[in-house]
Amino acid sequence: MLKSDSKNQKVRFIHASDIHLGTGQYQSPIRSDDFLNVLKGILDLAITKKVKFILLGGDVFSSLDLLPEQLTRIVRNLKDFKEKTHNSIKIITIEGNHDIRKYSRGARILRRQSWLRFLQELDLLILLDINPDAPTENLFQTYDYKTKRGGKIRIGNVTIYGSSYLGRKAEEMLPKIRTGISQSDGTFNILLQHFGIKGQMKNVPGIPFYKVRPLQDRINYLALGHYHLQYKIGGWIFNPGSGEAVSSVESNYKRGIFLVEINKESDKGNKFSFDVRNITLKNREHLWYTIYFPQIFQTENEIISFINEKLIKKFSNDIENRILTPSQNPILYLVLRGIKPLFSGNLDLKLLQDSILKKFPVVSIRIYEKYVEKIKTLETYIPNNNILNI
Ligand SMILES: [Mn+2]
Repeated sequence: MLKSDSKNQKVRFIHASDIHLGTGQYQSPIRSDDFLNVLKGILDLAITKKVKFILLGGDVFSSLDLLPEQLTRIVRNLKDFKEKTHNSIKIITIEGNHDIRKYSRGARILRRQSWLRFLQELDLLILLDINPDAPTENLFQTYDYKTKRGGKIRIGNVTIYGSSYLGRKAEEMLPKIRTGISQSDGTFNILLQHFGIKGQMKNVPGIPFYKVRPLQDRINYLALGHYHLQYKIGGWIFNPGSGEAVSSVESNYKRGIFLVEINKESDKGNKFSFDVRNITLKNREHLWYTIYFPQIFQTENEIISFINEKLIKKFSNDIENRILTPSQNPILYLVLRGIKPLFSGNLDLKLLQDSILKKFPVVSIRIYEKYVEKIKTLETYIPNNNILNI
């Protein structure tokens, strides 16, 4: 912390969530770098903005399956960060549902584990957790750096409480969590949780707001993760959204990270005020492009050359007007519409994808076949078989 800041009792922190490291590692190594770059971007920002700590609201990893190359780079980034900052900026995390997935490569995992626990073992981050069955007064144990256990940690004037993803238990646990949070510390209280507030995302399970509301008398800032869409409620509930779009339906979601600055207003009564700034990360561009087939194509080659022509036109402008590096190439979503090819059931999409990837500046491509004559609204471009991956 800056000296002048400590006089003013200002504390800054970053609240990010749902980075989903490991996404795309099997399909597109370049795309999977985007998720690593989000982590790197957050760490760099923490240094330039001189924050005191970083909160990660779960789903730091996308699954238990992680290639060594990815893990090596994650560990290296965290080590570099720790060294560069002389361990002065703590990274405080909780496990989200993706971090503690029960399956790996199709088989059920019997022992609970996560990559976050592994990173904690290397002293690269702090993982908060509780034993939900502990008596209320012991629910949030003070974090012990030796045993690497505990559900609360104090950093200066701030106390951070947190637990792993509680699933369906979360809703019924809230009154206990509320009682377990100390009122007498006189600190700025943050609760780090991995759940969504019902209604913020259509048709996605969440906890109703009225069940969360009683927490407000114990905590100043409810730091959430889980929903990949950004939202804020009532000046005390904050969900930054995911670091990157994890699936195509998320490509137009509002997302980013929050840079929060806490000011202590007076020494009496422990009154705090805080500002929340939304910082948008440099995400990969998503390009939706529709091609209409004006006639019945008889062969695959006809289709490939037709699509090629269209894409040359589409990208010639882009290539002329912008100098794209591989790291800036967009993800292409190609929607095929118009008249159905004769052999549409057997159209080799992989062949088509490979030919496009070879010729055009795109990082990855997905093709949707929507052969209908009627012109429909934008919603129909988004395939209904796309599962929300929150
Ligand atoms: Mn998630």
